[in-house]
Amino acid sequence: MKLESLLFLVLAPVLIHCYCDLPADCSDIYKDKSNTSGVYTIYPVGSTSGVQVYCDMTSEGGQWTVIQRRMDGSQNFYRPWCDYKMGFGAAAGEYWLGLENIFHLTLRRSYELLVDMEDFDGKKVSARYSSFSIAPESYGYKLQVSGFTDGGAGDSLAYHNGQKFSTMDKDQDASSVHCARRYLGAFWYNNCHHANPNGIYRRGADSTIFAVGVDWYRWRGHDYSLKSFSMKICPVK
Ligand SMILES: [Ca+2]
Repeated sequence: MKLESLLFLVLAPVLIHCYCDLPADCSDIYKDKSNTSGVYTIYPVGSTSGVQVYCDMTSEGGQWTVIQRRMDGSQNFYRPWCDYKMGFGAAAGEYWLGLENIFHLTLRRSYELLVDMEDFDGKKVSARYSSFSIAPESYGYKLQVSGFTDGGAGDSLAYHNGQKFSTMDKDQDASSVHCARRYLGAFWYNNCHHANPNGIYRRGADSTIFAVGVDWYRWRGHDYSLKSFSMKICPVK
């Protein structure tokens, strides 16, 4: 046997083992290393594609992988398809994890979704869903979300269940207009939205342009842009 073949036989189990040990999400980090909230590297797709995320280890049982976060308007969220596919922003601040990462995570495990939000009066509410997944890109990253529990925010995602993802340069919504362009965001738009988490960051009540803010219709309506907003997922226990 050639030396290279022998080396492969010896090293392959080690390499595969190492890959399996890499954390796919924040719940893996919680179990193995840390229960402190903060920025960590996870590997949703594989060993060569680590990505930084914020792990919320305290809210409602902890172990939440943040897939979307708004908090200060520091990032531009009016971006094209490729950015929403691959992800953008800073894990310590505002970011979008990326549809491809989210797809690979929800393909591998069953997840629930927690949506946290706060208004400019300091009031905090949430919405929780016992089942969350998205389809592959060939199906438009179609959203599946169900099993709503009210944490005061009301259910604004039911309207988006079953919709494909749309951006400023890709109209896959259920409307005759291009929802992403009209509402200056990117989302699983229907005809068009009850939630616009990736809209324009504004400061509270503002009706200058209808429903373009970081809105959650069932709580503060279409003309109120929230102070902070985050979507986070955790494997079903
Ligand atoms: Ca359309």
